[in-house]
Amino acid sequence: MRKNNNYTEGIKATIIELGADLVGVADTGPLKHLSLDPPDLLDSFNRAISIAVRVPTAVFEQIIDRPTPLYSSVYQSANRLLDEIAFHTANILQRDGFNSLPIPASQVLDRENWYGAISHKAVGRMAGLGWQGKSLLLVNPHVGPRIRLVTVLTDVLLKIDSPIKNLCGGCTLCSDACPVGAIKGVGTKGSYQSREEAFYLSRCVEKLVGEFSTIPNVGFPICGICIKVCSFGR
Ligand code: B12
Repeated sequence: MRKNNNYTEGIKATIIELGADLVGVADTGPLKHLSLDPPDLLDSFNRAISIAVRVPTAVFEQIIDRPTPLYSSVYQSANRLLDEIAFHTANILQRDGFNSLPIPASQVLDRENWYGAISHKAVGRMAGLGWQGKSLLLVNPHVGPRIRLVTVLTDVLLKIDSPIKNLCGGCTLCSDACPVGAIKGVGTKGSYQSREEAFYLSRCVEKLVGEFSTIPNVGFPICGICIKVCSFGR
């Protein structure tokens, strides 16, 4: 067991050196209950490394009622950095003889039901990077939801981290601020049984895809309002 602790700490230190702000490890067993694409995505992997980068906080202070071109640029830079960190991490693990797979930071595979290959937020929660807030976003106690995420799957038996306590309590800042009332303001101790328990998905999709992605120099289905107002990020 000792070798894995050192190896785990070594890999985490390397990922931080590559530019990450947060890193944690989850067991893939429980994550097999997620909707995955392909469905056997986790079959040959027993660990999921969750990696987060902080998004420069100033960009959120400029967001009033819509995403800004600056936020769109920072959003794209964060995705590029995350994909690079995940790619390098996967290669380092492979060089050490372990099977590994980087999952794209922001790839939508199903534009009807709005799914990616795996939910980075679910992985991040199980890896102890934060709890799932009422906005359904991953909220870190120190930087709030002002983080973007990526996941690297691997078969090396890294030491597992544990989920942390949900600190949303009675707060409804995100629900009150959402311009389309997409966030129901429902709390949870662990995770929601379904997305619909907490969220009117279609309201968010229509606003982000139907309107915000058409704003000149934005061009992506982004918003940032539920991120901006969360008190844990301010
Ligand atoms: C599709 C998608 C969207 C869709 C649908 C959103 C949604 N909630 O699904 C739309 C276009 C609406 C969208 C909007 C936004 N998105 Co988006 N999106 C994605 C994407 C590509 C896939 C998400 C997915 O598969 N969802 C499927 C649902 C079912 O999963 P879920 O939302 O995580 O919720 C379930 C699980 O987490 C589960 N769960 C939690 N813990 C556990 C533990 C276990 C063991 C299990 C089994 C399940 C489980 O419980 C929830 C209910 O079932 C991810 C990237 C990725 N691959 O994760 C980015 C991502 C979620 N988006 C992100 C962001 C920031 C946004 C926006 C703020 C826009 C913006 N960039 O400004 C808004 C916020 C909307 C919101 N409040 O959720 C970030 C979130 C970062 C964070 N701090 O959490 C991500 C992770 C991208 C990234 N690389 O960082 N997005």
